[in-house]
Amino acid sequence: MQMTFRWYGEGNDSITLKQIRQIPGVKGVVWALHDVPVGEVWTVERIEEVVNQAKAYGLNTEVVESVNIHEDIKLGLPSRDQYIEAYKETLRNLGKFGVKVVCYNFMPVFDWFRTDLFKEMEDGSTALYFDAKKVLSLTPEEVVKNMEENSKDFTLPGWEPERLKDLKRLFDLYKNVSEAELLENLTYFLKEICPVAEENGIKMAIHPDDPPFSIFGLPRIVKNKQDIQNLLNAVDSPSNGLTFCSGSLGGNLNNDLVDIAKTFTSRIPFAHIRNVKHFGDGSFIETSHRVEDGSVPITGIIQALYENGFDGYIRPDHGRHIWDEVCRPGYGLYDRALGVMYLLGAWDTQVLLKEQAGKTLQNV
Ligand code: DNO
Repeated sequence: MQMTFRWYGEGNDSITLKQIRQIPGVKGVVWALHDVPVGEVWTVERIEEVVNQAKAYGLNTEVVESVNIHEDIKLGLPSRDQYIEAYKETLRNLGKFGVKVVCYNFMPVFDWFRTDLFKEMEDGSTALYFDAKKVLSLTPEEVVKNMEENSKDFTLPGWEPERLKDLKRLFDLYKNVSEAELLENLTYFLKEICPVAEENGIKMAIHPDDPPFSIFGLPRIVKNKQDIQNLLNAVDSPSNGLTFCSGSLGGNLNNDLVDIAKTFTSRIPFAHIRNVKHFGDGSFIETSHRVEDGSVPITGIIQALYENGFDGYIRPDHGRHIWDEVCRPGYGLYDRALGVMYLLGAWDTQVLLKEQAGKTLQNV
């Protein structure tokens, strides 16, 4: 297991590499070229720049989140082939710098979304919140406006302006795309991409849908265990993997997260671990990483990953905004650093238990 921390890049993050380096146990940054428009090739020069910045602080750059997928690929339009070729070129370039995992998602139109980005909690901290009732009264345009206006001038991952300007056209195009067709389009993409990823020592790791159910009638295909099984079966390649995101999958209480972690460990090169607290009506808030604070069995997930030989990368996921920190929604320093310590504590306990079990056996 290797602990990592998401970093948005020089000049694009409230957090510095120096700060990240001081969090115990963090070996690398999870990064992306956030300013390269979706569908364009990431050049060697631009990649090298980030790799060198991180290297100067002793941090590796082995995980990229995300190389986003052009909507034409998700829609299966004839123009997809040119974007797939560009994607392959990006993978080759990333491979040259030792990148091992590329996280991506296949969510139509919207990436993750919440109804509130800074919802106040009882202790005065704020957090990302999904209000199940409020969402029913919002139009897609209102969702975008709400996300953009409340992000405190930080760019939001996965909310590329090009895509959002085109909302109406995209919604019209998706009217004819069923979940089965979306999976076919994903399969087409993976069949093209995985051989190139394999040649370049890269594992592709799809991120689950967040929230893990259909919104605004859009198809969603990475919502639960069965969906994950279907997509892993669709293309049998070691480079076809999953980003296990406990917070995204945890948006649906019917998902048995320990079981999902256990079942797919060998296909999970990257894990995002965070907690969410459910309120019983489909609404949830993102709490601290601690088990007691939410509805996600964080320590059980860590145990499942450990016992099944997880050797991928892990990162704390969204945190609350605490101690008056001014930061990108969900991506402050303090609560995520606390998350790192909690996850490492849980992991180290597993190591200890295994050592003790070994000693007991020797004494028998
Ligand atoms: C939000 C993130 C997502 C994630 C993408 C992965 O905070 O979890 O934007 O990076 O869905 O492709």
